[in-house]
Amino acid sequence: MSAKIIDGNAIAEQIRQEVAKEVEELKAKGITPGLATILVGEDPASQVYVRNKGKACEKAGIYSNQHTLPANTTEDELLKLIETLNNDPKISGILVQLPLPEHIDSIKVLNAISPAKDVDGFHPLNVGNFFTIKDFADMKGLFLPCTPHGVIELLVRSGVNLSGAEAVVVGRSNIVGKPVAMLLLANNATVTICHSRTKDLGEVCRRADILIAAIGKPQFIKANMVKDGVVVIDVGVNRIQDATSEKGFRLVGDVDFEQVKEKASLITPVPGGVGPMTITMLLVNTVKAAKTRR
Ligand code: L34
Repeated sequence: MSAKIIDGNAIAEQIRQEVAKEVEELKAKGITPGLATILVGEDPASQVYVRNKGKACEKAGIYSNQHTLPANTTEDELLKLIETLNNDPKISGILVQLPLPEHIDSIKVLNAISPAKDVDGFHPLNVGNFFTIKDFADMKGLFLPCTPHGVIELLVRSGVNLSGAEAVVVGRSNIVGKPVAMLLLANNATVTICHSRTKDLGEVCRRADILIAAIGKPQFIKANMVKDGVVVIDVGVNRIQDATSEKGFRLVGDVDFEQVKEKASLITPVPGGVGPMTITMLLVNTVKAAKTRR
């Protein structure tokens, strides 16, 4: 069997059209959603992501401005900028692209963003709210973290039944692994979280009806680690050297796509899977922020 590909670009585009329509209606009422993005340093991947976020805003009719700061920006300078944006009525949502340079305490920075403008859903207040709600339907009013929310939308819009499903999450980061596990749980999946210390990772992964790979290791999940018919969501976006490509690299996921697609029933590609959904759910949160503005 060869898997059906989950087209992240197509599903993202569908949601972006829904968002654009909502933005139009808001503008008719005199409300223009606005997103401020902050990028510190020159990480090439982050530059691409932040640029794509700006472009997506423009296409959806959302106002956006990007703050690009040098790598040697101090924590205080960054906190001051956040304070300014917290008080700027044109800005509904603030996003500080991660990772930040080593000398900046990212927890402190995320805590400084007004919870009402926290479109990443990383502020402890929003994290706490979403960890305590049981039912996914009740979560819709919250700022759900973008990548995990995008993963759930991909599954739901591909007709995957989450209730009672055996879901295995590989990776335990605060941005993806932990929150995606919570969202799967709220959708009634039975959830296992694995990581680098997990004993016999292959055995645990082979139990999965739904496997979420979010470890940041290129092509780590091999065919012998999945069962026939598994649904695979590959969150990894890794650059690997490729002399035949113009840029000298190409993008691969955390899953060995060519191998695993022969056993999976559904699988996301990289690029064109979760990445575009992350950006789309950010637009969703920005509109939400604009609507709930006091
Ligand atoms: N604060 N930091 C904050 N919020 C986030 O939601 C993120 N994330 C992750 C990294 N740091 C963050 C992103 O924006 C990952 N991420 C992200 C966003 C977009 C894409 C991938 C990761 C994306 O557009 N990926 C494209 C390929 C882009 C390319 O050509 O490099 C794709 O099709 O997968």
